[in-house]
Amino acid sequence: MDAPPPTTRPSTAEVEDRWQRYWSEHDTFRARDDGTRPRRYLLTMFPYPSGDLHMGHAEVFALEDVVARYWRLRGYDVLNPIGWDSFGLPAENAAIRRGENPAVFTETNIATQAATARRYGVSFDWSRRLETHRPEYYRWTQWLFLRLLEHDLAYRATAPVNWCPQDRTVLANEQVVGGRCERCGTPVVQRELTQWFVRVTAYADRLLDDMAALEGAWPERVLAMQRHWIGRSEGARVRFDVAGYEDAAPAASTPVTVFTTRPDTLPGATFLAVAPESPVAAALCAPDRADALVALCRDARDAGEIARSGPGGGRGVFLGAWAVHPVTGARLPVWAADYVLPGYGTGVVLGVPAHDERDAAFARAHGLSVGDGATWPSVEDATGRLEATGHGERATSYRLRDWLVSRQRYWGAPVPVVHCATCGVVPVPDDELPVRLPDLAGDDLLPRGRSPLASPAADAWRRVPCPRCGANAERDPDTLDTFVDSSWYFLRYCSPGSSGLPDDVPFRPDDARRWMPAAQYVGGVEHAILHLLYSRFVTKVLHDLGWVDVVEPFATLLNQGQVLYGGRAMSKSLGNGVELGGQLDRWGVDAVRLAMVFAGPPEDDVDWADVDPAAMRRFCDRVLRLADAVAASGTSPTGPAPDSRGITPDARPGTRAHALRRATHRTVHDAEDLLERSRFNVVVARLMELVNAARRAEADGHGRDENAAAHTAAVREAAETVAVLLGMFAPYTAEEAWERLGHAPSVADAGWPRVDPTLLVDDTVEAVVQVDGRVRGRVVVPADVDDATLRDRALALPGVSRAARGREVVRVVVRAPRLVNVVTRAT
Ligand code: ANZ
Ligand code: ZN
Repeated sequence: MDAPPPTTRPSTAEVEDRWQRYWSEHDTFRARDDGTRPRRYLLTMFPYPSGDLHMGHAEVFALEDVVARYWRLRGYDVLNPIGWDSFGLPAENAAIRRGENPAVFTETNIATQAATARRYGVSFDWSRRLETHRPEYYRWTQWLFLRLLEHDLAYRATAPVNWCPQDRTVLANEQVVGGRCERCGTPVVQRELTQWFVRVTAYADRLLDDMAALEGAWPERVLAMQRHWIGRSEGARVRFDVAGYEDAAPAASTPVTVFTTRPDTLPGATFLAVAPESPVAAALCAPDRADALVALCRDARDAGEIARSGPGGGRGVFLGAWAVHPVTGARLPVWAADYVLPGYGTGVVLGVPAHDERDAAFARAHGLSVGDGATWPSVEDATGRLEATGHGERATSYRLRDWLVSRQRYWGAPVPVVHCATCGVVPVPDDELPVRLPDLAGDDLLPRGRSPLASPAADAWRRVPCPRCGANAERDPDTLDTFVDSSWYFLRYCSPGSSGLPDDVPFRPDDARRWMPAAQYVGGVEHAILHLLYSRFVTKVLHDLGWVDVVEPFATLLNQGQVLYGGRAMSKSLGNGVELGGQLDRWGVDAVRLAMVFAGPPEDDVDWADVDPAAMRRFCDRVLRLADAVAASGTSPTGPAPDSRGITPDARPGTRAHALRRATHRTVHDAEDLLERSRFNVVVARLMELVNAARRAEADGHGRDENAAAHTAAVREAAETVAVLLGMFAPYTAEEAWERLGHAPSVADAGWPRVDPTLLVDDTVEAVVQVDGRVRGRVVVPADVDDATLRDRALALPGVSRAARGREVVRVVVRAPRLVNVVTRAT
């Protein structure tokens, strides 16, 4: 082949612009949903619009797009939607600083992120885009809340909550890190507030048991975290009669019940310990100990759940009451102890110092008897005895708490209920949704210990007639946790509307039936617990209400690693952040995408200090030079898009062309398996090798004894295969190469290259087939053929059946790969 003619090469930016325009004009990546192909739903955790996309997004988008484009090539109708998780505190805090409404900041950032995502060349279906802060979306978040309320899965209760005095908002337990607010670092205090809760505990067993179907499809550590969070413990409840104070009358007439996972240790119990703030403590407390109990409650509450149950705990107050041991009849002192948590089990612990370390520490600290540690033979035996005597029974307890969904902040979906002096809590009728946020801005959003929607600035919004009796009433001033927004967004993507998504339903059950469950969910492990748990919960609820068929929303889960710089998470405060935009300007999109994917397996962290986008840029340039060389070689047929793959003139074994063809087909074959196992980085490495092999073959020309046409065809085949496979990683370069090779766009529609299995055979041998010791035929088989395959091939030979006709085959001796002997006898 001659050297390619000099081309006027378009700049990377020109190439990117051109293909972006092409994809959007041709709707290349729109899910068709027309039933002509099998469907696959690929979901990526939708971004929060805090600024422009960052390197973390660049990583997750690069990885998920490999999967999306791979499935497309394999012939699937792929749904790969995008949206924004656009309610939440950062926008609200920014709005306060800037004196504007959070929508301004939010929508500016969404526009910036959307432009970057398009530039990044991800094969998103933009037609189904959603943003959770828009009334047409949160209307359905409110609808979902009303369904929960209607089915007794949402309720109001007063509860001690973690309160950040700085952000003036309630924090979930996992937003409290080391006793401080995860966001601003302020020490968290406990407060009593009336809150909205969602009854996830009603689904605890199903949330646990349905995980069996996710085994092997979700990362084991995520399953373990879910399991731990739900924390199912099997054990028993045991009832204790209360004997009274010192020698006085019973302090309480009802028995006290403990939850224990070790009922077998009951004979060795020496005391009972009650959570200080539980009603049981108040009921049992002797009058002269009340002050001490109140002080203990205050301390316990300030310490917070995590500190008090840790080694720092152990404070306690003797309540003055005695309980009767149901087995030994001994009198056990009843203490209030801060290591007992009010929300777990029954809030009362069976104190067994001989078998439990915390009980032992408490007994030591307060001079209580350690006991003899007597036990029953087993837990089984113990529950049997308890049930027989009526002192207790088998019981299950969960660590999982109900989901606190109300927030005393502005930028969220308003809780769609009205409080009426006569009627109480009245749901807003469905046809009056959405309850739109009033237009507050700047200082009106300042948290003053209650929701900005409870402030005078929102009076006009809040005061409404009661939907039931028409009297003056007030809207609920709280907004819903953003985890409610994200607990169902993947269902809405399933339903396209005339423009965007439907406005008469949250989603259509028929659409969800076709797409759900999402075949793969890609996102960060930081969402391993709550987001996934709530999404699973909501899916189950909607299943029970007849809206979806599936009970689990995400069939498989892929957690990508983090993007680091110099071994540490990129952060503004560390000054080691790298701007995605700058990287894209400098290296081009494809080089950045390739660098992300090539850095290692997807679940490993990527250290941007160690990657080499320049090398990726050079690789892309080599691919284009190869395409140019092939185009100049004269093999490019005119007319309709050629597809030389599979019709390449035969290259004889032993020739360079044959070796290249084998490399090409082996690459495609292996890529399939590697992609299915998410080893994307290895596929990139294999493509680099193939490009090198093709360029070498192209530069060397055909051998003396070789057919020139077969040689150029083999190089073309390699170049085309590279273009198709590279499309998953570097779509711009791939489109460009595909077009230069003479094909009509888009390379995304090229289909998965066909593999010729004969080119995969590494080495062949001729095996001799005998019948009763006489040679009856030969078969050519791979050198590594297994016995069973060789046996089948041998028995299928006409010469063998002829020789064995009328006789009984008693044995087939196989010595792979060289010999088969069929032993027969007369019948
Ligand atoms: C007696 C006993 C003996 C216990 C023994 C353990 C070991 P998990 O596995 O986490 O479910 N417990 C019960 N309620 C509690 C509460 N409200 N706050 C703190 N601790 C509580 O733990 C269950 C065990 O934790 C229960 O079993 C109880 O102590 C304690 F050798 O009862 B055990
Ligand atoms: Zn009313």
